[in-house]
Amino acid sequence: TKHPLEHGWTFWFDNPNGKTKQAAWGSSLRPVYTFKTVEDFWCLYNNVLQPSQLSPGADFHCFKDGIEPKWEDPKCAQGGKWSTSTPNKGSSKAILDQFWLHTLLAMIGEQFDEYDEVCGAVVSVRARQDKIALWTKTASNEAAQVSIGKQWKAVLDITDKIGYLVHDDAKRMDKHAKNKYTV
Ligand code: M7G
Repeated sequence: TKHPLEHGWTFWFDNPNGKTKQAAWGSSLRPVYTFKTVEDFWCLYNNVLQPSQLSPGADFHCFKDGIEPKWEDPKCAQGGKWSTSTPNKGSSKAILDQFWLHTLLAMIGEQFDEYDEVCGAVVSVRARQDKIALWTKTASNEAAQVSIGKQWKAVLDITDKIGYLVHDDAKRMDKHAKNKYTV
């Protein structure tokens, strides 16, 4: 028998080739696979491309069932994200894959104390610097977000500071938005 996860999770892919300057954000964002058991997760993980193999511009998302990886989703609308970039070193692609796997395992294993707050994770492959983000639900709940941020750093095994950006600030101020929390 397969081992059920607490929640179903869906991988979403945003095809960079489908992105043009004119196209609206997210117009090529699609749910691609859903898994609900440990075995199905590993089967997908072993058959789906790793972030290091994706081309620049690609975004890969893994979100809890019923939550779309968009600011507009009702579960994300009041939320925000912790994020970190990979170090600028030769092994940065291997580190990116490791960050992604460790984040996925912590999420689907409901390892975060405030697991109800976790919406999903996004890995963004970019020519300049790859990054990974953990989206949560209630940006105003400082204690919950700070706790998740600290636990995520332990999961990634990093000591550098990471910041929490509120989606609504990103929406209103774009690149000028400032982090609400830092751990
Ligand atoms: P980004 O997530 O800041 O990363 O998105 P990037 O610059 O490395 O691609 C850049 C831009 O995409 C934002 O400034 C928005 O215009 C748009 N965008 C990103 N997200 C996550 C959303 C979203 O959830 N909803 C909408 N409507 N636009 C978004």
